[in-house]
Amino acid sequence: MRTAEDVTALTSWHSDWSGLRAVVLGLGITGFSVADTLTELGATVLVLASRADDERADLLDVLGVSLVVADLETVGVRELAEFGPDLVVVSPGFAPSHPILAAAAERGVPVWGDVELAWRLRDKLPTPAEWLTVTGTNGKTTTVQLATAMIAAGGKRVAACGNVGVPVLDAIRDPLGFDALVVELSSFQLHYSRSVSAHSSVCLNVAADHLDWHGSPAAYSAAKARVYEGTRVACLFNRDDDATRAMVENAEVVEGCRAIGFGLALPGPSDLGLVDDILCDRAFIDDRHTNALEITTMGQLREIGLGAPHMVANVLAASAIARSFGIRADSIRAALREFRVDRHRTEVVAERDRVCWIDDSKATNPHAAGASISAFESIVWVVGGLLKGVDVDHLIEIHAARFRAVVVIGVDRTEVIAAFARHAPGLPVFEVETTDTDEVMPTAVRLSATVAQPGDVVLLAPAAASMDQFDDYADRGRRFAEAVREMLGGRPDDDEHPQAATPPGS
Ligand code: UMA
Repeated sequence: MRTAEDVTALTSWHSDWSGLRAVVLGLGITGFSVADTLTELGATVLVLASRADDERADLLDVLGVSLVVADLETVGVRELAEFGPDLVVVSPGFAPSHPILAAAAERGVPVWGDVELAWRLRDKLPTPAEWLTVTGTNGKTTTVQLATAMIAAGGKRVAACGNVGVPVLDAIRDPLGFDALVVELSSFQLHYSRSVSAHSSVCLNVAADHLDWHGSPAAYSAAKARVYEGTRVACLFNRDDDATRAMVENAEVVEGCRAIGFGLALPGPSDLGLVDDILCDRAFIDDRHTNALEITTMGQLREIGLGAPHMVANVLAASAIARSFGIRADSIRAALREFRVDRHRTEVVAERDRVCWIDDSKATNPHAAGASISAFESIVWVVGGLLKGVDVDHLIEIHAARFRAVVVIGVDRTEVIAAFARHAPGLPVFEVETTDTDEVMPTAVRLSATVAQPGDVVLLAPAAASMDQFDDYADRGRRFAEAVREMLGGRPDDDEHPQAATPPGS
C-alpha cells in the first residue's frame, strides 16, 4: 500500500510504478490507453466501467487487466473499496459529482485524469516532446489541426492529440517520439490535471457549455483557466474575449513567460492581428516595436474557406502557437495552402435555386451557433438537441432579425420554442416531434424547404449536443446532408473534399 505522498512523487516514466494498485474509471478510448500504459509500467490495474465494448474488453483480457462492468454507483463503489487502490485515473466523461469519485476522495486516494498521468510519463524517451496546449469553448480542433500542420511544414515531428481523439498517452508512447505535441484539452480533462507545464498555451474563447458536468459557469471557466497554469514560454489570449485575458493575468506561470494577444484588430507589440487585409505577427520578431511580420492575407484565407471571422481568429491563434515554437512565416503559409477544414463545420451540402444548405452540426453550443449565424443574413435555422443546461435565450434575442423561419429538433424543444415566442413572435417556428432517428432530418429538411426563399441559407447549427437523437455530431450532420440530397435528388454523401462556406464579404 502506498500513501498519497508516495503516489504524488511518481513524476517520471522511470519512477517505480511496479505493484502500484490503480483503478481506471471508464473503458472508452481514454480508459483503455490508461490501463494499457499502467500495465506496461508494472502496475496492478482494475478497470471499472458502466459499459464497455467487446473489443476493448477482449484486449484487456489479453493484457491481464481485470475489468468489472456494472452500475458504478453501487457495485462500482463496492469494488473500489475491496480493491483498495493507491491511485484512481478517471476518464473525462465522469463528472466530479459521480459517487465513485466521492468514494475515492473519502479514502484519500489521489484522482488524476489521463492528461495528468501523461504529463508525468512524458520522459519515456530521452528528449521529451514540448507540449503546446489548446482549449476554448469553440474552435479547438480546427486550431489544433492548423497548428499541427504549420509545425509539420516547419520540418518538425509533431502530433495532434488529446480531445481531438488520440489519447495523450498514445502520443507519448510513440516509439520515435515527437518534437512537439499539440494537445487539445477539454474542460473535463483540465479539471483533472494539475501538473502540466506547457511550452505555450491558449484558451481561444469562453462561453457557457457543459454546465451539467461542471455544475456552474464559474466552475467551467475555472477549469478552462487551468490551461495557462505553469506555462513556460507564451500564454496566448484572445483580445476579443476579455475572460481569456483575465485568465492569463491570474495564472501562475514560470518566470519569463510572455502574454501574447491575438485578435482581428490592429496588433500592438506582443500581438498577432490584422493590418488591413494582412495577418501579422508583432510578437515573435526582434523589432516588434517598429515592425510586423506578414503571415498571410485574407485573400488566401477566403480561398481556402477560412474567411469567416471566427476562423480567422483560429488561424491567428494557431500561427501564434507555431511562431512561439520558432516556425517561420513561409512554413505557416505553406501549411495554409494545403489545409482543409473538417467535415460538419459550416460545410456546404448543396445549393439549388439560390438556396444554400449548410451543415454546421459541430456547433454544439450557443457560442458556436452564434459564430455561424453571424456569417449569414437570411436564415432558415435548424436548431435543437440536448441543451446540457445551457440557455439559448440570449442567442435567439440577438440574432432574431436574421431568421426567416426556425425548425426545432431534439428533446429540449420547449425552451427553444419559448425563447422564440419571447424574442421573435410571429416568426414561423416548426417543431419536429418525431423521435425516430431515421425521420428527424428528413422531416426537418422537408419543413425547411417549404419556407426557404432564393438567397437564404438553411443552416444546421443546432446550439446543442446530438446524443439525444444521434450517435454524435457527425452522424447528425451526415443525416442532414443525406436528407437534403435525397430531397434534391442528388448523389449520396461521398465528398472527400468538402467545401467550407465563406460568407460573402467576410
Ligand atoms: N463511463 C462510465 N460512466 C460515466 C462516464 C463514462 O462508465 O459517467 C465510461 C464508459 O465505459 C464509457 C467510457 O467511460 O464507455 C467513455 O469515457 P469518456 O466519456 O470519458 O470518453 P472517451 O472515449 O475516453 O473519450 C474521451 C473524450 N470524451 C469525453 O470527454 C466525453 C473524447 O472527446 C476524447 O477525444 C478522448 O477522451 C481522448 O482524449 C470527445 C468529446 O465529446 C470528442 N469531448 C467533449 C467535447 O469536445 O465537447 C469534451
